[in-house]
Amino acid sequence: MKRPGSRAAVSALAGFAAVAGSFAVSGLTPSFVAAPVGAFVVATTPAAIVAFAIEELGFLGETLAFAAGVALTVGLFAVANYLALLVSDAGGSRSSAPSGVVGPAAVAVATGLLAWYLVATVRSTLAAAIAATGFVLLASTVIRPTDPEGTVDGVRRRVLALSLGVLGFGVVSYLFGSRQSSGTDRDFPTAFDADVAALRTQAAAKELAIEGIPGLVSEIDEFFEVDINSVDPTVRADDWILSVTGEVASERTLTYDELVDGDVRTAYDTLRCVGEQLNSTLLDNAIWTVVPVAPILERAQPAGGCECVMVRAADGYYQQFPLAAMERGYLAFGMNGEVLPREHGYPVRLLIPGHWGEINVKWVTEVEILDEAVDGYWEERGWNGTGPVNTIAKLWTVTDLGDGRWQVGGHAYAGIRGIETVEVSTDGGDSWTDAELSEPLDPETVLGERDAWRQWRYTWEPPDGETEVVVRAIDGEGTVQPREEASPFPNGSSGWVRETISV
Ligand SMILES: Nc1nc2c(c(=O)[nH]1)N[C@H]1C(S)=C(S)[C@@H](COP(=O)(O)O)O[C@H]1N2
Ligand SMILES: [Mo]
Repeated sequence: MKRPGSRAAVSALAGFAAVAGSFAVSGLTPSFVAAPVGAFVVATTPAAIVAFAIEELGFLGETLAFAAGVALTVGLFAVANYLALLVSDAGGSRSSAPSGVVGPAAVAVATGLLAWYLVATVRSTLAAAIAATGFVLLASTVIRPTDPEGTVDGVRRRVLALSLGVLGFGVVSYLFGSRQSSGTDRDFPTAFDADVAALRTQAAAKELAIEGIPGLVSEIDEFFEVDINSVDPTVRADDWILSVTGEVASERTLTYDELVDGDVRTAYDTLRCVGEQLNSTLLDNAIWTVVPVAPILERAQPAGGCECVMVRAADGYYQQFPLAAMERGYLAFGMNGEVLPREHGYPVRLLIPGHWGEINVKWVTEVEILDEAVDGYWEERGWNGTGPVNTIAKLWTVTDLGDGRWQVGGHAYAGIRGIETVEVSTDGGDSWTDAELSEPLDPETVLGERDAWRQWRYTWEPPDGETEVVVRAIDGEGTVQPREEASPFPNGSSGWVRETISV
């Protein structure tokens, strides 16, 4: 391996092998060597770009950050391997013996040290080091400087063969690793199945059949996902503890079993992200199995000066908001009759009815009662998203019914104010007609009584040509959704949704 060209190629391929080996044993968890690098990518990318990626691209944003993290990590290992081989080759006398054990040993040490530095877990470190070393050993037997075929072309052909080999190893590692990634160690308690089923029945009875839009309950794999992670945390229910700390008479902790043994109820609740565009789809409703936060706080007896809390999570996320909102909040461990999925905060997340998604902290670990208000994660970046949601009527579907009539429809949401009316204008906003609304979900089955979206639809016969359809909602307090337009940053989008149809 004394040729600089093949040294670089072998270093890069061994770097890839190291990352693949780590993935094979860790899967998409924080002990995967690329996870901290992905987090670094997110942390060092300008806030505006991060906000755009996670809000506009959603899962794709998370995937991009992850891919960048993987590419960077392969690069880091490649550099470490290259230096290791350079040093070992220089020290390895002039003998023409095949690289022997010095080169592979140097790679083992370099890869191991780097992996340990990144994730400090034995399994992932060993897997990375073994994979990289194994690959270098293989390469050193395949590419020999003394080989009669050691011409430039011969080496190239062999490097290509090695690349295919390492790629195959990558595929196998991917398959192995993917099986490690679900990360849940509890099942949903069957005791609550009947409650979930009853709410499914209620929603099915009340939803309007509107083509092309979700029903009243979003399915888990369609429920939007927004967070700061390129790899979500894996928290075991067995290890989960919620601490109530700070300005309290006595600090308290709560385990998962204590939580699930609490005053459990199952109810609907809608979430909406402050960063979403006016008519986008970061708005969903689910059936959550929860316990109230208030009794847990009461036991600790909060006595802070600011009447505010900082809630922290296993991914390093933190949000500060009023104690009063927290006291009306819930800790959720079930979603649509399953344990909370990993991407939505397994094992436990916060639900704060009526407030923007950002304070509905996932993977929650700590509630600190503060004496003085300090900014949370998004407020440090200029957002103003800890308060109640803005009122919105979405226009998510336009259908030509084929008999001269057209139908428009969507969902409307106003947090705990509830939706009272949705109005449609087909003359650009001069005159308004009430749309048909889905029956409200029974307040006893909704967190915050009215914190659930409603569906609306409107059918009419538009004239030939272009028609501008405008929609707006009126909340339960009689306030009309404001006409004034604003983009999401920093207070959430505002204005009426408009669509032009041509007949
Ligand atoms: N721990 C943690 N909780 C979090 C976030 C996060 O990045 N980390 N993102 C918040 C934001 S901005 C939103 S909109 C909601 C989205 O919840 P969902 O992904 O379950 O839809 O989670 C909130 N909770
Ligand atoms: Mo959000």
